[in-house]
Amino acid sequence: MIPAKLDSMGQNNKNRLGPDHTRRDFLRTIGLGAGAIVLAACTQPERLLSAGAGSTPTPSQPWLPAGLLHDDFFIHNPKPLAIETRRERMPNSTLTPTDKLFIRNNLPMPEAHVVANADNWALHIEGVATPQSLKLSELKELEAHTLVAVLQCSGNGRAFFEHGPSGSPWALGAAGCVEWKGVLVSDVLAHLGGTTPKMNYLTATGGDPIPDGVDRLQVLVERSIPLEKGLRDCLLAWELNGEPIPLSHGGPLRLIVPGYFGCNNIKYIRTLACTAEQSPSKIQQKGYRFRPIGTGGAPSQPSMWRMPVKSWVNAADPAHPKTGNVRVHGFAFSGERGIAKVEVSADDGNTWQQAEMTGPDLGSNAWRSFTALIALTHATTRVV
Ligand SMILES: Nc1nc2c(c(=O)[nH]1)N[C@H]1C(S)=C(S)[C@@H](COP(=O)(O)O)O[C@H]1N2
Ligand SMILES: [Mo]
Repeated sequence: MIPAKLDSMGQNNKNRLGPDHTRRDFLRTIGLGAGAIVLAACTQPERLLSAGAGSTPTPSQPWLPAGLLHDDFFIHNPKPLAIETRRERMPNSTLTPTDKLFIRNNLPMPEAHVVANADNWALHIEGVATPQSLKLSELKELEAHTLVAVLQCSGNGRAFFEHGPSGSPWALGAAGCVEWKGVLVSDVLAHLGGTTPKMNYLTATGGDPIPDGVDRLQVLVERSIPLEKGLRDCLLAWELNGEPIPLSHGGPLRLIVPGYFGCNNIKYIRTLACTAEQSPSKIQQKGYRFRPIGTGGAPSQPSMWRMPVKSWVNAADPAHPKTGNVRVHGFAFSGERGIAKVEVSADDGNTWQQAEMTGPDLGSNAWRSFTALIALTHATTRVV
């Protein structure tokens, strides 16, 4: 039963790659996603119990950023930090509070003084008519914009696949929906005379310190996205949910690529370049590529840019009745395209019911919260 569901998620992922879905496919995809998630929600508590997390707050976990509660997270790795929000601790609000937002670092973080002196942070801008470095204080002189976007690791949900994919085994909590404030990349590039001709990509480099003795390109956090996307709606952000971005989430300055997977949202951004080619970094060339299970990553495969449709159920009460009517709450989103409606199935996709949208519509890259009263039958009880 479980493999069948996982298969359907995998197939959906493949089908969801292109921009050219018919409306029918789109809605069906949403429905299947929700159905699969109902099942996933039922299997997860077991996994959380086996995680065996204690309840001691911050002091005994110096690697946990100040203010975060150990119990809110599933700790995948203390250093580099990889923590996932526990599904039952995820509030039902459309906006995720910063202290409930997952964190994922590939490398150690820059030193904390960079956020204490945030306005002095320098961003090098290349591939424009007048390449130069701008301090954050100078960027703040341009017109500020805010936007709401889902931040989701491309591996979110990885724990439910049975082929043992590499990387942190995230369940459902490597995602949140937050508000960013900053300047438009298009304004910054125009401020520097515009892009030089024949550039195709926007390439962003993180300021993560590179450990000694490693091949830089193997670990460098540098990603490229289509330049057209960069010019359309990307942001260089210094505020998260109305506060300066904490170091753990990429302060002092971060690239925000609305609707694209987390890996493209480069934290502590040091260089922003318009480039002819994609970055030579391993995470661009081989990593984050959609590919069949068992195949190595290669530049010919589609890059993990825009996020496909996804939905899941949060805050399921572990003590909920195993049969009968159960109210479920969840989130649905689709990178750049918004959500038309959500359908939920409690019987392996045989029948579907329309969920009710609950929260506000905060734009085409935000979560839509939904609720549904579902009737759990004997068949479903098997996996509850
Ligand atoms: N500089 C830098 N940017 C980065 C990363 C990183 O390790 N270093 N991790 C990426 C990945 S894989 C994800 S999923 C998101 C996570 O963002 P968060 O830690 O704010 O949740 O940041 C992305 N940006
Ligand atoms: Mo990620």
